[in-house]
Order: sequence, then structure tokens, then C-alpha cells
Amino acid sequence: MRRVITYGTFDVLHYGHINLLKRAKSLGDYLIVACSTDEFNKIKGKKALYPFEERKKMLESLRFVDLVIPEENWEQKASDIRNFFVDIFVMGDDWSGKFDELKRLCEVVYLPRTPDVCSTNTKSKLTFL
Ligand code: C2G
Repeated sequence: MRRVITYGTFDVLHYGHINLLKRAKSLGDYLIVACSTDEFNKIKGKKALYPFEERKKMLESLRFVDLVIPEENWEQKASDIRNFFVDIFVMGDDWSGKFDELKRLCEVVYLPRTPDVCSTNTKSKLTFL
């Protein structure tokens, strides 16, 4: 059982997120998604449109997501990897190199981002519909 983990806000869930999550799952058998809490988003300087509970529910509804846990700080990744016996840590390549210190604990994979879609421009497009 190869266990994969990834982290993010996943606000206004869109096909860029879905592509990332599907590819992350395809690298193993069990996908854990650490979803940024509203409090952590403040630390990240992000204001999500949807609150944590709703973003968590949407992620849990995806058949290729097996578990959603809260991401509460920058520092929890190493303990998450140990506590959940993670084999592969995955992020989009906008984070390329940023988490290489985790290579001492598990495989680290950066996947190409899906071009031309992000929560911010999705929100602005919806505003002008
Ligand atoms: N992503 C993607 N393609 C897009 C948009 C996002 O592949 N068009 C990926 C990002 O690279 C990230 C994941 O989807 O791996 C979640 O993106 P965000 O919700 O924007 O997450 P972020 O704010 O980058 O938070 O500790 C890590 C942080 O919590 C990551």
C-alpha cells in the first residue's frame, strides 16, 4: 500500500486541482490531502472564498481522495509523513524544490501545474458572469 500526501487550500475546486489530485493518486494506492485551515490560510496570506469545512467536504467527495486532514502550519509535513507512513509527498511544480528537505523521509514529486486556471481567476470570472 503506497501512501501519497499532498497539501493545499483547494479553494473553489477546479480542474487544476483535480488534475493534481488524480495524478497524485495514480502514484500510489492511498491519497491523503492536507487541506489548509482558515487560520493557516491567514498565515499563508490567502483568503479562501469557502471555509475549511466546505473545502474539506468537497475534497472528501472525490473518489480518488481517501483521507482529508487539516493543514494548520508549515511545520507539520515531516510529522504527517511519519505518522501516516507516507511513501510519496506530491506538490504542483510552483513549489518545485521548496520541500526537498522531506527527501530524507519519503519520495518528493513535483507535478506540472495545469496552465491557465487558478482559484483567483476562477473567482474573478464568476464575478463578471
Ligand atoms: N495546482 C495545479 N494547477 C493549478 C492550480 C493549482 O497543479 N492550475 C496545484 C498546486 O500546485 C498545489 C495544489 O494544486 O499543489 C493546491 O493548490 P492551492 O490550493 O493553490 O495550494 P497552495 O496555496 O499552493 O498551498 O503547504 C503547502 C501549501 O498549503 C500549498
